[in-house]
Order: sequence, then C-alpha cells, then structure tokens
Amino acid sequence: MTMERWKNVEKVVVVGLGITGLSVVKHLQSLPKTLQIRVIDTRECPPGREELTEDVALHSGSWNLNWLLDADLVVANPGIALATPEIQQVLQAGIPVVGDIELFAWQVDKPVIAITGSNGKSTVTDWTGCVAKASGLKVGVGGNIGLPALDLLQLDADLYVLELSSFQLETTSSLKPTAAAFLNLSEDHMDRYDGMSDYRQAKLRIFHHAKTCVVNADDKQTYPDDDCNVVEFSLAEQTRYHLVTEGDVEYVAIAGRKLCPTQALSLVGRHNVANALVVLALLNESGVDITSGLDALKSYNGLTHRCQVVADNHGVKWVNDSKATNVASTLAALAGLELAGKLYLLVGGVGKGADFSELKPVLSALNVQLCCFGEDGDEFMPLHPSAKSFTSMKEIIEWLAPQVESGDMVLLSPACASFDQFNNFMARGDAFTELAKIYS
Ligand code: UMA
Ligand code: ADP
Repeated sequence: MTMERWKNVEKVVVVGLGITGLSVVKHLQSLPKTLQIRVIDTRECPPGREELTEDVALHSGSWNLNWLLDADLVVANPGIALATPEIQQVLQAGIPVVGDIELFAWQVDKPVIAITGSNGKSTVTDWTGCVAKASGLKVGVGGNIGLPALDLLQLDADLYVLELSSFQLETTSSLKPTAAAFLNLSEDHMDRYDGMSDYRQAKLRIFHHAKTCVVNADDKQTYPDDDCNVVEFSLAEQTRYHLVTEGDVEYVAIAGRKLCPTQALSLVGRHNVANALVVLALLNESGVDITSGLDALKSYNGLTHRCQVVADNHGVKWVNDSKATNVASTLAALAGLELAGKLYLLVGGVGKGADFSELKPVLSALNVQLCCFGEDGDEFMPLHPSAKSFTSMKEIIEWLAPQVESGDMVLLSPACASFDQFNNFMARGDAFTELAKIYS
C-alpha cells in the first residue's frame, strides 16, 4: 500500500468506539507512521474502552470540539450521521471525515466484492463467501455483517467480500470493487435520512468506482444514475443472471447456461432465489470459476435469525426471523409462507419512522393472529382486526402457547429494530428461541 494518503496526517480523531472504532485504532497503530490517536465517544461507557492501549486518549460521555477541530483526519463510526452538528463543524473547517471502509480502501491490494441493499445483504455476503471458499479461494468476509472490514486485512486472503450499509457508504469514496451489488431498495432508516432519495443515493455510492455494477432488473431503483458497466439479475426477465424453465424444472442460469435447479437450493423463499442469482453474478463477474462451488451454492443453509425454524413440535413451527427489521423483510417472510393452520405473527419494536400500511393487504389474505409489542407495537394495531397489544414477547408467548394447534406457525418477523427491549436483533432472536424451546 502507499503511504501517500497519510502524508499530511499527524493527528487522527476516531469518533465512536465499538467494534468499528477499535478496528480503526488497531489499524492506525499498525501503520508505519506514528500518529496521534484520540477517541471520542458520546456514550458514558463506550463498548471496547478496556481494550484501548495507553497511548490512545479517550474522551467519553460528550463531544470534544477542541479535539475534533485540532484533527487532520476524523474517522467516524457508521452509527454517527454526517448531519450531526459537530461533524458538520468539522467538515466546514475543511477537515476530512471518512469511515472505516475508506481506510480499508486505502490499504487493500486484493479484489473486493461489495454488497448493499435494504434486505439480503448479510445472506448474500455470507453465501458468496461460502461459494468462493468452495471454489478454492482464501476469502475474508466482513463489514456490516459484524466483522469490521479493517480486521480482515490481517488475513492472508485472495478475495474480500464486504457487506456495506448505507451508513458505511456515506463516508466511503475510494473503494474500487471488482463487482458490487445493489440488491433492492425499500423503506428503512427513515430516522437517519431525509427521504428515500437520500437513502438511495447513499447506497448508490457503492458503484462509484466499481468495475461491474450488479443491479436488480425487478427493482429499477437499484440502477446507477451515471454510465457504468451494469449487469442485471432478475426473477422475471431474461437478463444475464436469470431463471430458465424446462418442463416442470426451474434453473438458475447465466445467459441461458443452466447451473442448478432452484428446487435444489436449501434456502427457501423466492427472495433467496434472487439472492442466489446475485451470488453467481458477483463471483462470475469477478472471474471466479464457480464450477466447484455449485455444491456449496445448493447446500448453503443460511444465517441464524433469518426465517429459521427453531422448534417444530406437535405440528407447530416456531420461526425466528428477528433480522426482519423493516417492512420489506417481513413481507418477504410472509410471501414465502406455506401455512396449513393459523399464523401467530409477532411484530413491533423500534419502527424507525416507517409506514407499516403495506402489510395490511398481505395480512388480510392470511389466517393470522397479529401480536403487537414493544415501543411502536401500537402502530400495527390498525393493520388487522385480530391485532392484540402486549408489553413483551414473553407475555405474547405465554398467551398463545395454550391455544396453538397442529398446522399453526408462530413467527417472529417484527418489521422493527430491537433496541427498545434488546441489545440487538440477535438477542431478540435468542430470547424468542429460548421461549420457543420452553413453550413448544
Ligand atoms: N453511538 C453513540 N455515540 C458515539 C458512537 C456511537 O451514541 O460516539 C451510537 C450510534 O448512534 C449507534 C451505535 O452507538 O447507534 C453504534 O455504535 P456501535 O458501538 O454499536 O458500533 P459498532 O459496534 O462499531 O457497529 C458498527 C455497525 N453499527 C451501526 O452501523 C449502527 C454494525 O452494524 C456493524 O456490524 C459493525 O460496525 C461492523 O462493521 C449493525 C447495524 O445495525 C449490525 N447496522 C445497520 C443495519 O444493518 O441496519 C446499518
Ligand atoms: P440485511 O443484512 O440486508 O439486513 P439479511 O440477509 O440479514 O439482510 O436478511 C434480513 C431480512 O430480510 C431477513 O428477514 C430475510 O429473510 C429477509 N431477506 C433476505 N433476502 C431478501 C431479499 N432479497 N428481499 C427481501 N427480503 C430479504
């Protein structure tokens, strides 16, 4: 890597600790040049503070404008919006503000595959990593999926696969992916953006220097506004990555070349057929020979907390889809349902300013008992006559457990973030799984 980028940088302020901030500090410490490193976190007890070494100064519990305005470079955690007044002051002072992915881009010297979208990012990222590994490559998989991108640079990888959130993309300008995908766009994070156009523009940044832009022909909002090398995938149209039907059998295909029957994919749901097409597109466009990875494409079993059956007793399925933190992901879960009896659907949490009315027509076509809980649970009450309000998930399960019957399904697909009652979506899914094991 070149140290050119660091020529005029002596003092760096890292805003926000957490796993991103820690990875940034470690990266800065690993550079051949000694930098002054200061960390600001507005939280009283920021996570990861005990891991900082003595040469790093920490200011926690509030902002520190003196530190910020004295910096040559500010590295912001994705949880900090650029619109934050303190960050705006930094920008007005002419001090560059970047994120961890920008630092990754400055350093990386291997091919990068990058994935964004409102839903399916983690699934496509992990799946792509699995198929690439089965194709014989050493692969580093990370980013918004939970392993900070900068930590991946320690690995001896042939290829990096990054999940990128719109938050991370806001502060990224130099990433040059060999292939980048924008999976889909639907309402999310409206508490952070001025509207859908603002949110879309943040996501489109993934294409700025991409060699190949993988877009969804079934969702034209994923197309870049500028001229780029675009390749399309679609469940409906005859695009480069598409479906071919012969007799009763449907295949995923590249330009007419059949690769595997969709029935052979272990992951269920139409959205996962679309996700499989993206995995193929990203690897094929990056020049990876996927022939030996096809078995891994078929057998990939998915990540936990995404439409995962966690108990199946007495004919009742208990399904954990805690990662459904917006309306579109809950709609995807409902679209793929095979239901013999009644659906007990658990919704609610932090609504992030979303409009939930799109769920109404889908719910009215189902035999459903809507169970609403959490901070914005009451916003779901007008969506179905069956809606009942509860304070907690436990209260719901205790109420429904005695009445469920063979053929019914209990589905946690809450269309909301979890932060009102849980540390994160994993903790919410774990709590549901525990309750399912006790009450099923
Ligand atoms: N915060 C403060 N003050 C600060 C710094 C942070 O209040 O000074 C708050 C932020 O407003 C935010 C939270 O703390 O709510 C984020 O800090 P964190 O410590 O949780 O951050 P990290 O542990 O570094 O996690 C971040 C990503 N978090 C966010 O973007 C909010 C993780 O994505 C990501 O996995 C990780 O970096 C590694 O790249 C999580 C997420 O929720 C899973 N992402 C959103 C999503 O997927 O919808 C975008
Ligand atoms: P992300 O990382 O973008 O949040 P995940 O792969 O973790 O995506 O999945 C989040 C939720 O979205 C889950 O409920 C999952 O079932 C659903 N989902 C996955 N892929 C898609 C897709 N292509 N379209 C719509 N929903 C999807």
